[in-house]
Amino acid sequence: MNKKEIKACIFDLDGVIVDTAKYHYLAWKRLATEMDFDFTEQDNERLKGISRMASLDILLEIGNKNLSDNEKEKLAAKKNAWYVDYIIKMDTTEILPGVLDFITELKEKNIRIALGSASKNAMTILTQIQILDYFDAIIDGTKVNNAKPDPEVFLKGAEALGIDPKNCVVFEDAEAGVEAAINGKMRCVGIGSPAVLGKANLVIPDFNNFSLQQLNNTLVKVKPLPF
Ligand code: B16
Ligand code: MG
Repeated sequence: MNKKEIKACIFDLDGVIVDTAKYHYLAWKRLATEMDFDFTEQDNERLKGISRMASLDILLEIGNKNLSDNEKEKLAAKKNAWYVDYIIKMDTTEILPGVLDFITELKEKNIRIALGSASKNAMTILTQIQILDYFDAIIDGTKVNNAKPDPEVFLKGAEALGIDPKNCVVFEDAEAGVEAAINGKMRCVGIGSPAVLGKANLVIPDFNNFSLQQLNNTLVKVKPLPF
């Protein structure tokens, strides 16, 4: 048996399956406006892939605000309520191009599929976009203690699937997520720009025309395992 055989794929959610960053941005911006400071789309880039409370800390740093833990909890809850107002209106049209075809191919070829996301709202999103049933395991922000780049979210995904990390491939759009995959001794496909995701084994702009064969050709037959 090929030791490098791909037996499982673990997907990040925001930036890989859907673009929920735009809704996070609108909700964080509303919070910043309420506190009388500006929050730009460029600032929002810093929040991709990191937890809700870590995102709030960055927002407050931008606004130069120093608040108690209790006040921060209230602000995070307020932002989340606004964010949830957006995501409960999502539907299948928001699945990013090529994702469904690729996941369908994985299912047909008996590759196991897990979610590995920092979001505590992952179940709501997967339900809205109607792809919950494709996943054999879901590890989200409600199930982990350590944020990416800690590998916990992906290692728990591999464990839930019963697949060795060396036979798993992670799909990630954030630098911290790519590092988490590497820290978990998994191979990683970056979705986005090579300038940001250069540590990944392969970087693709999106899933358009991407196939299991292409993944195998790149990660199994051509590139040596980095460990
Ligand atoms: P929530 P991912 C991440 O999702 C987002 O990229 C990040 O911006 C957000 O702060 C985090 O989820 C937590 O989200 O507030 O819904 O718990 O990329 O890990 O799928
Ligand atoms: Mg992401």
